[in-house]
Amino acid sequence: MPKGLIVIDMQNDFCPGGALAVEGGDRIVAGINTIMQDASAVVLTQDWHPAGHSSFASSHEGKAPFDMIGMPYGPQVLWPDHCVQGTRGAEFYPDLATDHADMIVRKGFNPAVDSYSAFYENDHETPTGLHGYLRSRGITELVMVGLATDFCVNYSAVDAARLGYPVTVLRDLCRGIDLDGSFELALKDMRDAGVTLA
Ligand code: VGL
Ligand code: ZN
Repeated sequence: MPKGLIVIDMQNDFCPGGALAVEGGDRIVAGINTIMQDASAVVLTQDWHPAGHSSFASSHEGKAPFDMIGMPYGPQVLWPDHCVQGTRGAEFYPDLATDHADMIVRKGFNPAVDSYSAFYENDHETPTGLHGYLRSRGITELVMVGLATDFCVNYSAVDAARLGYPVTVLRDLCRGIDLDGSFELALKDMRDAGVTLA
């Protein structure tokens, strides 16, 4: 079964020192680089927001990072400004072996809609194009790693399972944010969707 490795959001802003740093985010890079060699296709995702994105707390008067708001597509966590297009924070973590990537999928560029998943924006209906790409490449099985376990990895893995891919999340090669128990909830969501947590 041709296997695709999806590396989620290994960017400076999600690593220590970044605007939305995930604890230990930098410590999974070496392991990710190693497993890139075993995949039939390697896809990197890149969170890629315009300045003033609607998921930023700074875009909503009186709101602070990690507050929740209602968006037309559902509840949305408000984040510190992060992964702004063209900034150093949006670049891949320098040690990531980006030369091994076949494809880079950018997401979150629509100013009005956030996009955690590698497959769909948070409205759950606007596709990123990744499914079509994987199908054209003949990829029938997925492995996922990266940041953050409870947001972008979770949404990507659940969408992949719903699209019919057998999908394995390598827990040791992911790190989470854990907002109000979001980490445990994400593990449950993934298991319920049929994702293998290895
Ligand atoms: C992510 C929050 C906002 C992630 C991206 O990569 O998990 N989390 N944008
Ligand atoms: Zn983001």
